[in-house]
Amino acid sequence: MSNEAAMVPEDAQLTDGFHLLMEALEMNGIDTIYGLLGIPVTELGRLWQARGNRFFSFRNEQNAGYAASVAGFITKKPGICVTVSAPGFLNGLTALANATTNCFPMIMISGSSEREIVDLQQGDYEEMDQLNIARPHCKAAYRINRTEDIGVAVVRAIRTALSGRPGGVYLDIPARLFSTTMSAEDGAKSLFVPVDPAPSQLPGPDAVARAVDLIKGAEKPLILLGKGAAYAQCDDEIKALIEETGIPFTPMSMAKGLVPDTHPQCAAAARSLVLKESDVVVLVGARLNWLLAHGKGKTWGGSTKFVQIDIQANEMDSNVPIAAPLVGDIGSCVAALRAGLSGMEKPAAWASAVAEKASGNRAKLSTKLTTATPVMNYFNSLGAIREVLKNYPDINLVNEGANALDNARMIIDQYQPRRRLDTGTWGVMGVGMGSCVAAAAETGKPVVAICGDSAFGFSGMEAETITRYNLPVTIIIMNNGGIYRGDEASPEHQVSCMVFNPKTRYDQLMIALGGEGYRVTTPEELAETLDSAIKSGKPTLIDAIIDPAAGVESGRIGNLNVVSTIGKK
Ligand code: ADP
Ligand code: TZD
Ligand code: MG
Repeated sequence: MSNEAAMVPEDAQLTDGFHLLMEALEMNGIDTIYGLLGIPVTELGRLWQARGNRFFSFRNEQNAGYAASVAGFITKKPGICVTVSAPGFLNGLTALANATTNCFPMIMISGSSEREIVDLQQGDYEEMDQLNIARPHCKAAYRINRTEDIGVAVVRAIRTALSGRPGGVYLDIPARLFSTTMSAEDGAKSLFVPVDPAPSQLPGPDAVARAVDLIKGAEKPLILLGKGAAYAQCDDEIKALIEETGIPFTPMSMAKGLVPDTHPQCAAAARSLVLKESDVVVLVGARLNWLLAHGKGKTWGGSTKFVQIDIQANEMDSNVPIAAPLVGDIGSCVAALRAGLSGMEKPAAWASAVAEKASGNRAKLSTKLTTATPVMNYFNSLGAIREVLKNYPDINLVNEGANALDNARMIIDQYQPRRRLDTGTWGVMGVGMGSCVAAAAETGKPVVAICGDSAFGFSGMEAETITRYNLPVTIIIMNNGGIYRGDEASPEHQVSCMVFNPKTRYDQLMIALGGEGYRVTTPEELAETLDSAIKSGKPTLIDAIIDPAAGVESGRIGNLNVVSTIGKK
């Protein structure tokens, strides 16, 4: 019997760490956990399900973590990932760091070994100083040492994950705490729900006036939507700002669909032109990081003035001077801008020049999308996929790879907010299958994943998770036989480090794991198979054979690749 239990009258009702943790999560509106069980958290999964909650049990913690982070992005509530100690914790940590990097709210809860053994390094089962290892990879790491602190710890984790710039939080729970008992009455009193965990933050009136003046004085303004804008869930407000001002907009990849890609003001197909020529760019929840060439160089015009809307004050001036910083939550900032810009004269000449360029580029692209080739390439295969997906505007699109990513992002239109889930700020491979599970679980809508064959390999075993839960997921493998390309010659007596076994049958793998599997070699077959897979709602994998020579090294970011000039002619 624990010390705490000893102080409780003998006839009192008891509770324990397991139950308090579950009640704290439930009380805070959480009904889904993504995780992988074992010592010391096995019982948590069983009890959680017995209470009628959902537990998605994965084959590797990393994928459970990616699922939790994507759930956070989609729902604006922290996604929960549960892992075992040391190796399970470390597997999950990549996903926790990725959530933090992408500003997605997530809480990773790991069981840990007993502190007195860990701290003296006496060799406990799965011993590791998890709390300190987690710290640099998330917004905050907390350990719960007493059952009566579980309530406050969960609230603290939720508030930290959601408030300001969202991100990952680590909760460390030493094994013994789960089964430690205390009075049920006192335990119940220790639990609570935070008031306003993600408070709105209003921009100052002078900051708004400065931004309004700058935008009103612009000749060639642009609105650039980032995934922060998608996350903020103020879709109508953003659409109204765009339509009332008549300013062209372009979305970053995970902001696609926030306003439909087919909207007449969408400048995505004229991206190079608008980044170079706009005189004032309004960044809405998008950082000027590598994905935007840091706001400088030949991508940009050189004298662009930025209005930046972001909740994180020190994001301003991170790369180039921000002429009009608007620090606050996107909903409040956009509402203030709308009020200030009301009745503004629309930049009609600029908007129609952009629209003309965009429609010309779309027309050029659509020719490529329908041009047949002896073996499918990225254009005609994705062209076929695009035509099918037009009929399913609420589908979730998961996308990873290099060429498979860059081309799909360009070709496939999105129609609804938060329905495109991809490799994010890090360009991380392996997010695919976790994203599929979370998207299906959180939206209840079908999912189509377009994955490079390399990308799929990072989390492919989760295809079994998808079949086990019978999720409406169709996985398309863009199978070009390798990383970027499948035609690299092998050095003598060796196997090329960039290609895979050409005998690989991803379709048969899916069948072996309890799903449906097909191999297709033409755009027509691909379209037909995809359409019936979506209609069937059954977990399906389509192995689409792509020309091994169709891809380019590093996809669209070949410029970032590093090569040696030594010893080469
Ligand atoms: P992208 O990759 O799409 O360009 P980033 O991840 O670089 O987007 O930027 C997202 C930004 O959005 C982050 O700087 C983050 O602080 C900000 N952000 C997230 N949620 C909100 C919010 N509710 N209000 C204001 N800013 C937000
Ligand atoms: N490891 C991780 C976790 N993330 C990465 N981004 C990489 C390695 C490096 N990498 C890329 O940046 S893209 C990619 C790797 C391995 C795979 C590209 O091959 P693919 O797609 O088959 O997925 P394409 O269509 O062949 O280009
Ligand atoms: Mg490939």
